[in-house]
Amino acid sequence: MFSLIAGLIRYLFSKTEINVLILGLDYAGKTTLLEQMKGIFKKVQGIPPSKIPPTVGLNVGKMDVGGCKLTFWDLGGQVRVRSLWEKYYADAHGLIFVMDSADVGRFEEARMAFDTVKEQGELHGVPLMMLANKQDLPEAISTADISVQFDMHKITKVAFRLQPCSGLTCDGVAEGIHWIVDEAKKRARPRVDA
Ligand SMILES: Nc1nc2c(ncn2[C@@H]2O[C@H](COP(=O)(O)OP(=O)(O)OP(=O)(O)O)[C@@H](O)[C@H]2O)c(=O)[nH]1
Ligand SMILES: [Mg+2]
Repeated sequence: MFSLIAGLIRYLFSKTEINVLILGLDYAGKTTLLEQMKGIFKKVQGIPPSKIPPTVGLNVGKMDVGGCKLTFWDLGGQVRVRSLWEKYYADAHGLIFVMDSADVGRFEEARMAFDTVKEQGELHGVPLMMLANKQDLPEAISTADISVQFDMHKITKVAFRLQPCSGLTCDGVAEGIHWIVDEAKKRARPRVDA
């Protein structure tokens, strides 16, 4: 009886664990966003944007958001390291695709990478958010135009959000992360340690 009650108490106080995958082309701003999230949600200073090197493997960020324990996996976006992405699909509860809204010259490449990722069977049903990053730049394309260029009206089978943001000013970042956590926690289960 005691162990049943203890188990129930552990269950009630356990936090849901959520894994969120952060993908996108190189130079989109993924690591910058992850470092800024540490400031927003953990109140610790992340690496300053000017000191962040290109990612060749994986950066992991852990933080509590919305009553959940989050693990972010930020993967490198260069072509030669994109083959690593698929190793993380099966364990992801949420997917963030970051794009550089100001780099129109790479929109087609970003669109192809985005299409490839969202068609992965292992990500079926996983909530998806595109962060239209670098909105602080004057040449940034609006989310209304990005939505048309990426055919976003066709995304109907998963919870989807297109979120404008800036990894430099942090505008839009917390709003987007709260959305993906709320959606992802519908798929994840609270972890109860034995
Ligand atoms: N103006 C502006 N610059 C940004 C923003 N976010 C990131 N950057 C800059 O964009 C460049 C690339 O940022 P990273 O965070 O390294 O990009 P990444 O997507 O992690 O790149 P990989 O690790 O190579 O895949 C850096 O010079 C950042 O300072 C933003 O919102 N606005
Ligand atoms: Mg990076």
